[in-house]
Amino acid sequence: MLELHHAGLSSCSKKSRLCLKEKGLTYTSHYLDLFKFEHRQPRYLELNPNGVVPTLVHDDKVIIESTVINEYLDEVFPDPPLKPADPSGRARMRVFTKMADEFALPALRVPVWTRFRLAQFQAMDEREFEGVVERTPIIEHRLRLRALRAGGFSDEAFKEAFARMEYVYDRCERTLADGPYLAGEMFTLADIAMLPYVDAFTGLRPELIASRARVRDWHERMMARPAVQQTFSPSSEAPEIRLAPARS
Ligand SMILES: N[C@@H](CCC(=O)N[C@@H](CS)C(=O)NCC(=O)O)C(=O)O
Repeated sequence: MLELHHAGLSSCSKKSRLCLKEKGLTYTSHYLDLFKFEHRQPRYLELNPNGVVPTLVHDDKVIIESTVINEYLDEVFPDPPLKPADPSGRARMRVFTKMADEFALPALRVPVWTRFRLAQFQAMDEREFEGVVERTPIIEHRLRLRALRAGGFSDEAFKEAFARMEYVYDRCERTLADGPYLAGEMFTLADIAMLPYVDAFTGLRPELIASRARVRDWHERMMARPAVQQTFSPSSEAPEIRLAPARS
């Protein structure tokens, strides 16, 4: 039995939900409301000590980290394959799954946390806020929560986030000159990993994609896939997330 603990339309949740749907796997969905900090409840922290989503439970095995979850799913359920057959293709794929985790996600956190958490944190009293910080296992996140509540992320942090994402778009644009997908000729975990970030940044900064024809074409092709449409549209397992207006 497969169970996914996730937050619906959050980028990391989309990654693993998309992988499950591309493979046609059925799973029990456990939606966690991040706004209510359901991902910081002791029972969930037992599954995922980082207090983040998603988490996959497969029978008696608990798998965390969206990229690791997707690699696990592809190993255990190899049809259809989502990894190139050759080692160099897999290496190329992993360059992009790593880039999604190390560049794209941290870049997206700056605008998304601002829209999702700033007003919430500023409305909390000191005790309530410190309770949230205490239940946040990742030290780097604690520092960011404090910076956010103290007045929002700096202009410098926004600039850095957009520069990181621009770098990611440039890498994708160059790579897509060699084939229709990020790892070459086949749709892989690289496309799954990058799509939620490219899609989110495209919403925030349309000019990033407007000036990169190959990324634009890739994004359009990806968004037309039935599994992507099911994953990215609000649904009973993925309700709309309330966000404050974007700041540029
Ligand atoms: N490297 C982790 C990152 C997970 C992560 O940061 N998830 C976000 C959603 S995209 C989350 O749980 N955010 C809630 C929070 O930090 O309060 C993964 O890919 O699974």
